[in-house]
Amino acid sequence: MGTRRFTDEDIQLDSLYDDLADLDLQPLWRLSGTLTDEPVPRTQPYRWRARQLRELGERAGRLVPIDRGGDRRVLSCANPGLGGAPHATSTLWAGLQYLGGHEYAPAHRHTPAALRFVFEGSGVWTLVDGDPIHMSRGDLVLTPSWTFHEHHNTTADPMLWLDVLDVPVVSYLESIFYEDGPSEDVDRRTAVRSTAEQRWALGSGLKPVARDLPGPGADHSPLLVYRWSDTDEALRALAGQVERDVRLRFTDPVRGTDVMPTMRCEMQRVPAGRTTTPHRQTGSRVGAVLNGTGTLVIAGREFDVQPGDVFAVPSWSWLTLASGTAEDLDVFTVSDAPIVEAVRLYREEWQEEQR
Ligand code: GTQ
Ligand code: FE2
Repeated sequence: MGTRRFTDEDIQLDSLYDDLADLDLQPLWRLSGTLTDEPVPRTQPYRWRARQLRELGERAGRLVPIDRGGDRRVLSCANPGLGGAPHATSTLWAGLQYLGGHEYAPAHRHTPAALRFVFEGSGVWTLVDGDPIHMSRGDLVLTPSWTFHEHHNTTADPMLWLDVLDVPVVSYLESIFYEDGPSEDVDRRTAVRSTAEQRWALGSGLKPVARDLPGPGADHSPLLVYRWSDTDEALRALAGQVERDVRLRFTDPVRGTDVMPTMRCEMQRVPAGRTTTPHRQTGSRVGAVLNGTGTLVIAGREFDVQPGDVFAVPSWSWLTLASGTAEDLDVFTVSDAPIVEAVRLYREEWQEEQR
């Protein structure tokens, strides 16, 4: 047994570390986990159950009024890996919004971009920069960055939808701006068909060419809503041509790019009784089940799913979808892929078939 002798060098080193800490500096050689072999996501694989979201939304609807100051009744999905942040993944906000019968959520705008995917009901109009957009089950509605939006319910029935926003990214970039609408007036306009659809949902690869019509603008898809009936029809047409699951991307009808600069939206249909090839990609995803039941495997963790369930897929995590035998499984996903691609970090791969 010998006594450890502190050399003069040890003492100098200790004092170097103390001084570095005092001056808010950290030596790289004492850090680990900075450059990992592969992504090590903080986001955990997770699933929020429809039944619980619905029940808690309804309870909030009875107890918590909507007014200025707290003008959205949203239950935000807080991934347990993110230290209490109200974020579903490291890059995406996902929230269940509950708007009771005849309720109104006042106009505002913000730099984070938002989209809605409707789970239940059909009595709400969202006005996007004044364009009244009707919302019903399975519809995807965009409220791009800095566009004014307000929601009003014309019926006595509540309505439930999933909000996905790029809040964590905009917040990380310290670029959040917010503004209330121009007036406190309630705008309860409705329309059978939005202006956006009249101009840009012409279908069959057609786009309008007219001198007196405003162009599409560069920042997002000019088509602000994608109807479930169109999505369903396209999925059916595609499913007739291939044996396996089919996947559709929602795109800008003019440019063919993603609907917004920060978020990619897709809909996948897994025919009854099938399992998808395991797939992974960089960047995180939020998913929502619209129809059918099944099982998801996310990074080795298994989750049974039902319509209305919301789930989180961490970056570079294997994802497999298996549908039940009774019905096709329709899953809507939002990812941060446009950002990941823009900075040239996008990678994806499929697991080789084991046969
Ligand atoms: O509906 O405007 O989930 O501003 C979070 C922030 C929804 C909305 C959210 C929002 C909204
Ligand atoms: Fe908003």
